[in-house]
This record gives sequence, structure tokens and C-alpha cells, in this order.
Amino acid sequence: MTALVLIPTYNERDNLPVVVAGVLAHPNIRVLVIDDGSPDGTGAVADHLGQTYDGRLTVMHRHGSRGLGRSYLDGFRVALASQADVVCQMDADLSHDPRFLPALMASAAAGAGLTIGSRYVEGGRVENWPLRRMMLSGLANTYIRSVTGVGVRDCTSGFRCWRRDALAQIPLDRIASDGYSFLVEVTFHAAAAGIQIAEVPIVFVERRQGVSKLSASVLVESVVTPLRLSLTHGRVQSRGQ
Ligand SMILES: Nc1nc2c(ncn2[C@@H]2O[C@H](COP(=O)(O)OP(=O)(O)O)[C@@H](O)[C@H]2O)c(=O)[nH]1
Ligand SMILES: [Mg+2]
Repeated sequence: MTALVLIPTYNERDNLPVVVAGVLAHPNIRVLVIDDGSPDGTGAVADHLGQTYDGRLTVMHRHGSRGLGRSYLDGFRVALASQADVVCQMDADLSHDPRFLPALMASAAAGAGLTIGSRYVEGGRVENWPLRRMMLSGLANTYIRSVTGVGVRDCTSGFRCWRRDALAQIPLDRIASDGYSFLVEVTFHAAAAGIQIAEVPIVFVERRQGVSKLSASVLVESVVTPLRLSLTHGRVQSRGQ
């Protein structure tokens, strides 16, 4: 089974080489770094990694307005045109440990169209989060589940693995949101399309270097998006756990 791992970056100069080394320690994996013109020079660091890991790492340099969701959409389109069996998503800030990739890929190999690396299933957890961030994340997931009907414990996790044939069923042109909402919206479409969703435990470690790009507008969008999805498409009966 071959995988393409999408890694969006914005100011991750010091973290990116570490995460890439961890990812490419696994066989049959390639990386696509999607850099949004990081002012700290992450794009150049990524280009250098492309030379180091010749043929296994490519870089997409985005221009214009930045956005995590838009970056993922561009990456998905590249992935869909590739030969990779599975398409993974992970953060560059070392919150997502590459050691969990084999478990995510094994779940995809066993048939799950979308596998989510989950903090909120047995064996999963978060390290180094203050209580208020834990509560916010827990509340957000309860809210998303009750409004949309999607039965996933960790809908806002960005550590994921898609079977490429499942990703091809998602109406990418209709996805409007960014940040966490992007993750929620894509998961909603996966559940609505009847794609099998699985969660495997991960340990999420809060970043030690650089800063989070979580902003107030992202939080507002997170409240609005589940409502908009359920009003527009109706609640879904998830086949997740
Ligand atoms: N391409 C791109 N990547 C982004 C953008 N915002 C955040 N990222 C990356 O997305 C990942 C998660 O972002 P982060 O700020 O750590 O969010 P948090 O983990 O929710 O606090 C990291 O790899 C970031 O570098 C963006 O606008 N464009
Ligand atoms: Mg982070």
C-alpha cells in the first residue's frame, strides 16, 4: 500500500525537518508539503528537504490568500491525480507523531474510507493542553455530533488517512470553510456519502515550537458550520463508531 502524506505549513521552519524525517522513515510513503508563503522561510526549507529526500518529497508553494482548508483542497486535488492508494493529512508542528501512520494506514487497508487519528477513543489522549483548551475541544465535538448527527468522537482532528477512492467521492468544489470547520465539513460529506469512517487512537502533543494559528474567526466559523451543514443537507446517519 502506498501513501501520499499532505503536510500544510505556515511558519514551521524548525518543525518541518523533524516531522518529515519521521514520516519518511516509513517505507512506501511520499510527502507533499503545501506551504502558504511562510514569512519564516519554511518554503525554502521544504525545497531543501525535496533535494535531500530526492523523489519522495515535493513542495507546493501557494500564493495569494492563505488558508488551511484551501491548502488541503489543493493537496487533495494533487493526491486524487496521483497513484497513491491512501492520502494522509497531518500537521507539521509535531503534534501528530508519524509513529501512528502505520495504524492509520492499516485501518484504510482494512476498508475504512476515512480513518481519523482520534484523541477521544480508548487509548487516545492529549498532552500539554490547558484545561480550557480541553474543554473547548470536548464541547466542540459534542456540539458537532448533536447538530450534524455525525457519530465521530474526534471530528476536529487533522490527523487522517483516506482511501483515495473514498476521497474521490467528496464534493471538494462545494467545501467552503477553513480551519477546524474544514475538517468538520469534509467529515460530514464523508458520512453523508456513506463512506466508512473509523477512528484509531493517537496521542496529540501540543506544539513546543512556533505558534498556533487558531484565531477568533476560526472559532466563530466552527459554531456556524455544523448548523449550516445540517440545515442545508439534513442530519446524517453516520456509519462511524
Ligand atoms: N498551508 C497552510 N498551513 C497552515 C495554515 N495555518 C496553519 N497551517 C498549518 O496547519 C497545521 C495546524 O496548524 P496549527 O496552527 O498548529 O493549528 P492548531 O494545531 O489547531 O493550533 C500546522 O502544520 C500549520 O503550519 C495556512 O493558512 N496555510
Ligand atoms: Mg498545532
